[in-house]
Amino acid sequence: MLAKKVEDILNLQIEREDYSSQLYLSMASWAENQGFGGVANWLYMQSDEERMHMLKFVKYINDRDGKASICGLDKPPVEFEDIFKLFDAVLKHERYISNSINEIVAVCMEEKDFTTNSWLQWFVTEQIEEEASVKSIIDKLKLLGEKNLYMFDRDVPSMRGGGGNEAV
Ligand code: OFO
Repeated sequence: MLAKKVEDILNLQIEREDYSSQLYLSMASWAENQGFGGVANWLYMQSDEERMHMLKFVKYINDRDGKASICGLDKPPVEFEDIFKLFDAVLKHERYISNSINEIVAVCMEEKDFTTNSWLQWFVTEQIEEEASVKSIIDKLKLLGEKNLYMFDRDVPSMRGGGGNEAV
């Protein structure tokens, strides 16, 4: 049985993971329109992964006799200045998600919910991998520079870290 405070913050995370999925979907669509098929591919996969994260929270809350709630989301941005700014925005968003996972861990400690805390450790590790993977993409992008975006676009789909896409 989940404490109310834990249930509430887990539900908030459903919203955040869902928004992550929509944000990356919007970025994918923008990149596809700009002719960056490889970047779009990476972002479509990332969007699917975030949806799996969201579903993990839904299932966990319901499995623990809580009530998962799905809510409406803010519309994500639809325009992005360029590929450099887009990946900076992805990193910024992943850091925000890492902080929100840490906030949930803090609430679990406060409420002595060691079960949820232990379940959350998968997300703690996942966030380390996701931030590292986006950082290495940004490094590669800087290294190749504006003139080599063709090569970057060709290589980026293979630069996927983490393993968040397995079944819930
Ligand atoms: Fe990008 O990560 Fe979900 O949790």
